Amino acid sequence: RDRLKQKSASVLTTPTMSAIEHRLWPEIEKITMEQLHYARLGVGAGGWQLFAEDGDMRMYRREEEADGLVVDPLKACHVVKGVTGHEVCEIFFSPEYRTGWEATLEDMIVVEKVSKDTLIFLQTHKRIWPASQRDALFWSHMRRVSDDQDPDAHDLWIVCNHSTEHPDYPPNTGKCVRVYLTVCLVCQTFIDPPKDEDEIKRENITCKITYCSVVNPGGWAPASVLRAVYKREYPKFLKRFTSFCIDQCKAKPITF
Ligand code: 18C
Repeated sequence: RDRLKQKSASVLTTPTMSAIEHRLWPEIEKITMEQLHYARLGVGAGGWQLFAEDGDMRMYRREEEADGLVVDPLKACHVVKGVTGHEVCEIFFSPEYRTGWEATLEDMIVVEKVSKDTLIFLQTHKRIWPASQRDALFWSHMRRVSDDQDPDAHDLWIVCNHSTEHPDYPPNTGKCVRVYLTVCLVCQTFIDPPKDEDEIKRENITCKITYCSVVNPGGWAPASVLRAVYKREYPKFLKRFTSFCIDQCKAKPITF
């Protein structure tokens, strides 16, 4: 583990230079760090109610409304064997994998490539009757963060997605109502040390995942339908996404 920790210890937080120079950078930095803090708070305090459980997966929500719209925050934890936090975050972040795991997606384009670790996406999602179809325009930023809270863990990886604006893609002009989201996926890798100098294999690796999400539906949506969609779609997403990660990684060399 020390060997591996050393490999990444030299990199503290590693946003790329071109991201730092971008107009959105102060917001990306602030929201990403806030979301990391929020994800690490756990679910002991704050009125979280467990609503779904399956193996190591636990999903919690808080019932909240804003201007009469359901905006229930969600927090989920999962433990996945055989993949690293870096690999899981890479799959969540990269456009090439999205259609492989994002079941609610109808269409996706990359509107702007800010840097190799920061992209702006426009997505349209499947319509749920009787509500209008939704789209989402958001920046997505991925980075490694050195873990000062848990000396036993490998570094943390985070992907943060947050709604933004773009002059070429104004909201609510076509058939879609725009949703507003703040989402983060935080991953920590734990290594069960192999005997002696044996090389680390996938069976020695465990990834702890925390996923947090707040989605404002942006316009009218019946609360009961929306809460039923949450209850069905979030567990489906996390199970599908994590098995997709295992499947993608199993035959590949490990990326710490
Ligand atoms: O985080 C996730 N995905 C990321 C990459 O895509 C990214 C995207 C977030 C999408 C936010 C949700 C957009 C609206 C979805 C509409 C629902 C379609 C369901 C179709 C079912 C056939 O961060 C993983 C996201 C997992 C999403 C789970 C569902 C969330 C539901 C949110 C509902 C919002 C309003 C819907 C209005 C209709 C209400 C009746």
